Amino acid sequence: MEELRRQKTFESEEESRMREIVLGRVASLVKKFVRTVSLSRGLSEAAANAAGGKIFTFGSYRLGVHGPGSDIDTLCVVPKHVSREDFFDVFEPMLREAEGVTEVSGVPEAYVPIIKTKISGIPIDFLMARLALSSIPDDLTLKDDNLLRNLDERCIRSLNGSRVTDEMLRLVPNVQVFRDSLRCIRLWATRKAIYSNVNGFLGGVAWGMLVARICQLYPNAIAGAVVSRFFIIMYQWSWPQPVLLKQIEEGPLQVRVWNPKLYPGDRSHRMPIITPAYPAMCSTHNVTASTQMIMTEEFKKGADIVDKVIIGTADWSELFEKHDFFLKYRYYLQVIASTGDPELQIKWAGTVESRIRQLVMKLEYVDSLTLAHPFTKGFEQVSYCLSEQEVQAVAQGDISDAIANRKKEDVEGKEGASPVYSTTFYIGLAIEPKQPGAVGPRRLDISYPTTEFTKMVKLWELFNESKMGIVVRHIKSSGLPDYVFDVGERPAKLVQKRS
Ligand code: 3AT
Ligand code: MN
Ligand code: MN
Repeated sequence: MEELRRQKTFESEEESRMREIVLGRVASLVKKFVRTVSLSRGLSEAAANAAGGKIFTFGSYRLGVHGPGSDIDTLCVVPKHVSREDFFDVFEPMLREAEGVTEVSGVPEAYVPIIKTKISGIPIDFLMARLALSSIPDDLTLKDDNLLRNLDERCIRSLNGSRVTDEMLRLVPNVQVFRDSLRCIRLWATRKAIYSNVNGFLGGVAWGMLVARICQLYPNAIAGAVVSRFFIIMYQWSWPQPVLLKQIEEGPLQVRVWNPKLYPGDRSHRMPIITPAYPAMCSTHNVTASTQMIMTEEFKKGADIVDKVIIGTADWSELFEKHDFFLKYRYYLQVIASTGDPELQIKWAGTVESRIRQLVMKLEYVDSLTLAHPFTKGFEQVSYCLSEQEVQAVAQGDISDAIANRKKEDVEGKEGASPVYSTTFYIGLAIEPKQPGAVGPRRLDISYPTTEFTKMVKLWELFNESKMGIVVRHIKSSGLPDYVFDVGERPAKLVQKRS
């Protein structure tokens, strides 16, 4: 716990109080929203007041493992006469008017529609679910599967996060031990760059369920012991045997429940970690052969460190040392997504990132490649170009020192000046050692997977050849840019020769 505090994983008491104040304000705002809509639908004053409205939190805040600056994931539950349109047409404007609100952006068309906000410095994600009830009492819980009957798909998806978090907390023998252990595992996974669902590692929910399972297996263990058992058990787990917190149950809806006997898609899950709330789903759909190998190796290393901690020859801080991704491989792929517009760049880079695991899976088929290791974060750059030639070069990943050092003010008012926004993702390549007796240099041909990948990302419905660039190229470790390293981290022999 001392080390977790030293690593600044806890927020200050002041921030913690602020969250509670903000949540109180948000709860009344949701009631006011329901009341306003109720009155506009012709309900009586009394009925409008009784219509209620309630917030439920989920995510890291609900689990009690959030850090300074974490958001509060908040689900607004409203009665049947309040619609999703009202959420964006009435609640969103109410938020904009509310005290302390500095940011509001609604994404009604998302798979899970969301309003992202910041209130008194606290980021809040709002989801919304409309239940088939005429009023939402203060003591409502979301446990009953029958609540899901006759709901819109988006409401069911929005309810899911909250129902899963609540079940996790209900199914662990000791909530405080679970929290402390999970806080440790989340920090470890972040430092090892294996905390990311999109990239084929595990996201927050999956890490939570793994730790919850270990807590169940050792109901009397303290957090340090849970962490130790976590690494040993996860290293030895006989995947694809699923990790379950309870038996998978059928329920009242016509929806699929995870079942590898029935569905070939489910059979392909390599490390299934199944959510405990109906309808049971696999939270680790994105894991590939490579990411599984990488995580397994990290479990082993974690087990070794914790063993040493327990006998007193290592410190807990060693568990949280930063990954060595950029020191580990001789060859890397750069996947560079670029546009000339900052708003478009966010969408384009997000689209490219969400497809990278497809590239990883294609690379896994290349003969002499043993592993394709995606890094969990893209590197963003803005390059101020002065000619079409420079724009082209940047999109290809060739950023000369002259361009790299140019500032916005250096190009302002100049003819042909245009910024290029680029996000570069990295994939480390582990290559099979050369067979003894093999003649000639071994050639690694990755043109097929990379061409297929660029073709595939260009199928995005908003893709526009003249506005967006996508390039995949391979580089040697010596060609890695300085920005991927911390100060002093780059090995001397690899210090880049710059012409
Ligand atoms: P932080 O402390 O906030 O970083 P967290 O575990 O709370 O950790 P998120 O706030 O990103 O992480 O996510 C909370 C939950 O919200 C997890 C998942 O059930 C849901 N969620 C996250 N991202 C999405 C998304 N893009 N679409 C739908 N649901 C999402
Ligand atoms: Mn969160
Ligand atoms: Mn969130």
